[in-house]
Amino acid sequence: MATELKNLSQYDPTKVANGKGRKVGIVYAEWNDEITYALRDGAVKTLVENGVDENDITLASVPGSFELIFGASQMVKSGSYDAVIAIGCVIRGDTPHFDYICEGVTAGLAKLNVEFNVPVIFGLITTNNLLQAQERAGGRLGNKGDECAVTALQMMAQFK
Ligand code: DLZ
Repeated sequence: MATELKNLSQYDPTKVANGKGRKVGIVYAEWNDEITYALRDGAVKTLVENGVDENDITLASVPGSFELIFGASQMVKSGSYDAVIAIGCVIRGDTPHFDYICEGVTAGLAKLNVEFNVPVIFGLITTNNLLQAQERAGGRLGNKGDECAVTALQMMAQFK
């Protein structure tokens, strides 16, 4: 479903698993920090609202979205987390750089999901402009960070 048809922050709390006792790593990119900080904070808030202790959430920043792969990989391999959320924002520019970063991050995070037993949640916003990113980072269309937190809770309850 296109995000335009769904508010990213809307979920049925009765259907979301409680995260008490779960440990979650959040790796977030510093590029487009206006957006990624809002996504990160949304994810933390939603995790805590659904039972995860704030002390059981570890935050780690990386320079750009491409580095999310390494950051998430380190968190997964540490064995310290029940789920890892990777948060970034790539905004289309004048060159094909956008496509390379998006494809690289998608493939890298997908590989981690296949190779290790820790769910890695895809919190990469890929937009044509800043406004579209703002709309998905606490704006008109909700907060993708909330959606990532709910996804992490569901994946931990189902598989961990
Ligand atoms: C280089 C670059 C560009 C052009 N755009 C973005 C972006 O929109 N969002 C983002 O998170 N990172 C961007 N980067 C940085 C790359 O992700 C990466 O940090 C550098 O290429 C160094 O590996």
